[in-house]
Amino acid sequence: MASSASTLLVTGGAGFIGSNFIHYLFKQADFTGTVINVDKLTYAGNPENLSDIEKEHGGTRYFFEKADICDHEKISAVVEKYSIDTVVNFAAESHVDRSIFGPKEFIQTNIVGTFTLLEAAKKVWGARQDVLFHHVSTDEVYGSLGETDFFHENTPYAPRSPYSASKAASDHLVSAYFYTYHLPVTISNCSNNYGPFHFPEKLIPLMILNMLEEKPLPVYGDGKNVRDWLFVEDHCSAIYAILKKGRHGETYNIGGENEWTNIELVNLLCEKVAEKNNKPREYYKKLITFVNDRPGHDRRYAINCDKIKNELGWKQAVTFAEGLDRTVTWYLANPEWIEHIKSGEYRTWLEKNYETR
Ligand code: NAD
Ligand code: TDX
Repeated sequence: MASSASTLLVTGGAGFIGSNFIHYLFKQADFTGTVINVDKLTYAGNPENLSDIEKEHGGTRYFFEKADICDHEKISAVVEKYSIDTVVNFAAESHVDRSIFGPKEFIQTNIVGTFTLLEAAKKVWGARQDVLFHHVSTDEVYGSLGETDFFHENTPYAPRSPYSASKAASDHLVSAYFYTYHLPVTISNCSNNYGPFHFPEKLIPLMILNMLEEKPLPVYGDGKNVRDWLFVEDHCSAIYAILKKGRHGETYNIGGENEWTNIELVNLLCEKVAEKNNKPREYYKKLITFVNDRPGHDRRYAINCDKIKNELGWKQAVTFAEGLDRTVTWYLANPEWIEHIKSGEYRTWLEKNYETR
């Protein structure tokens, strides 16, 4: 990021992490700049996530442009029109299950879209070094771990789903533009996020919504796959640290250092929702239903994030207990947001693919 008064192009800003990031930015006392949110508004993009930001900063420090990151002309025009000096690329197809049943959009947005953004930045910025292209990626590019190891920044890429393969390809392109064209870039690979505005086809919000409707809680396979969970605000603070202090050409791993098997996590969530809804502690657990496994289901992810801690002084600020409490509280307090999501293209397409065993 060139300065605290930078003009940022945030792609995918209407999605889960992008909208949290925009909220985070406008809360930072040392950020006085402007945000241009470019989003295609797919099923996962929801402008409601930013209605408060639109009200407070719309037309002055916040602008929304509905566009596809694959549209070279439009993206180049936006970079030029607003004199963008920093790109933060969140836009992606992000749901692993969708990538299994329909990979095409993943190839298009995640690979062609990232390529198009890189080309637009290279064209408009030329040889400038006072600019930054930050690419937001995932720990899934590293593949699946055994019981004890961790992903480091130099772990070889071994993606195993169409989603993670498309993210891996995009990471390689970003890196290639650094080495070949000297485009100033940084990349972050983060573990599973959770928190407000999480689209309810991902594990945590799906379980909360199903509990509220007393519907089955589908747990894939034996429920012993492990994920490393990070509260979304901590991901945002890590990205902000990279924008301010990250070294060009570097990758930073970001994680929660907070591993849970899926079944442990679902049990915890059942207890948390029961507590908030004044139900007996075990009340929702009867809804847990083991279903067919996800094809190619990665067994374990776990991030070593020593590099960002040591080099940039970042650390997680929100404990898992606090993060889960804030998340459940948010979903209970926002029934309208949930209703609007459910009236759109929701999960029905998926249910037939994971039958109850
Ligand atoms: P999301 O699915 O909630 O949001 C994606 C956003 O991108 C939506 O607003 C959507 O409308 C937009 N979008 C999709 N295709 C587009 C296109 N062609 N042009 C413009 N906009 C488009 O995703 P998320 O969970 O917020 O993830 C954001 C980024 O973070 C992704 O790149 C993802 O790979 C990465 N990531 C996510 C997690 C996680 O746990 N959710 C963890 C690590 C990394
Ligand atoms: O209904 C479910 N039942 C279930 O057991 C769902 C939706 C998921 N699961 C399991 C699969 C995973 O082991 O829970 C775990 C988490 O699943 P998701 O929420 O779909 O996340 P995951 O596949 O781990 O990917 C997420 O983290 C990394 C994001 O969706 C990616 O965008 C990110 O890159």
